[in-house]
Amino acid sequence: MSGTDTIVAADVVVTSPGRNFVTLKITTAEGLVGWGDATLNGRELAVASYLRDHVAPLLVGRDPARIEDTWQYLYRGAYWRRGPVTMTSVGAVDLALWDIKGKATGQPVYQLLGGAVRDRILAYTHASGWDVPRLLDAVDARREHGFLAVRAQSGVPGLGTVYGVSEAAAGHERPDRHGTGPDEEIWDTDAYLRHAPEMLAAVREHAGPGLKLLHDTHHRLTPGEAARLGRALEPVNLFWLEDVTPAENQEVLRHVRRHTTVPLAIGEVFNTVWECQTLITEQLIDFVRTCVTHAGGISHLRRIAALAEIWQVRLGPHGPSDISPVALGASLHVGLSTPNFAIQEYMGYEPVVHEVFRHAWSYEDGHLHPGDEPGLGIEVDEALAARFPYEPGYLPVARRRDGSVTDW
Ligand code: CS2
Ligand code: MG
Repeated sequence: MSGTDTIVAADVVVTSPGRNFVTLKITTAEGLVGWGDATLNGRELAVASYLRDHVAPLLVGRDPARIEDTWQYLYRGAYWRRGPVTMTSVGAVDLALWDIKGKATGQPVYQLLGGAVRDRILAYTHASGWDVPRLLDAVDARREHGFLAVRAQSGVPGLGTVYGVSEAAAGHERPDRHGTGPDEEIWDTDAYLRHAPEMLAAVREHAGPGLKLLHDTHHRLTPGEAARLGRALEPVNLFWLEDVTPAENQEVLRHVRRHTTVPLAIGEVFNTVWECQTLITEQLIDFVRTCVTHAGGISHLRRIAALAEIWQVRLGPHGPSDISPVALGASLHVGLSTPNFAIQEYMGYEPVVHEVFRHAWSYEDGHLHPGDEPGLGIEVDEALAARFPYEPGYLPVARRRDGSVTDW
């Protein structure tokens, strides 16, 4: 690309093959097409509008080769900075422009990022069960599928519905599609804290020392509770304990760190390097979870990785089934070319999602690879996508036993 091409269209595709996905399509005068994921689970149309109404008119006429300049223009030019809606929108543009640059040069994006620093990317998947025996069966099933790293979540005695527990088809999160508003779940921290250490110890004993074992507390504990849980889990030798506190107040993590050496992973809801800064530079976490979709795209995730590298913090990006295969592919291009990339979350998708989003990335023996197609290696079947119109959906809301709202 000599800098002579021009963006002629920026269109937003909203499709719901089992769950909602928002995708940005940028087209150039030379006929190149770039794809970017813009899915913000439960708030999808806000990003679709931000892109359609505010960003697309600014893109038409711009040089697609100027990825960094466009990033700065959208980020600084909006005046209103950061936040999930803005950064998901900026990220979608960034992904689509990297895709175009790859296609224009005939290179997979990871080559443009400096080339491979590893041959393949370690993946972790989810296993869950309403009780411990069923969880152990689920862990076995994931290991039979080749996974070397598994996130284990189980039901809690006395609670009806628990975050992360679904016995649906392997690795597929239940779609949260209904127009009637969020499901409400009852949460009881004491019951969870009584159960979690013995549940994870049972998985470790069953699976042996070799399994990389992860667990997600999903933003629910106070610093004191988190410190106690971390200590109790030390014999289990977790790969990481995720989102122990809501992390809006990051200073509270100092208390957790003083009391436990359990590796901590945080950041799936962060949108910029500035939200990661304290956690990284004070070494309050071991893994940063920011996602290529919600944290400003490839360009910005690489900046977060560069800051984290100095402090020996590694990347373990968010990769649930509510980000699209476009984002997963983009994350893998970063993963293959970034030294301090440790692991990629990979829940998998329903078969129809693989039909709508055809991708060069692949899974084999517990590892992922972005493939060697030019660009991100994704093609979206727009005709098929059009057969699945948007359906309103919400993430659940959690309440304590006294009826007050708490973190889900
Ligand atoms: C989770 C997500 O993958 C994870 O670690 O925390 O499943 C999260 O609950 C969803 O992305 C919310 O949309
Ligand atoms: Mg999580």
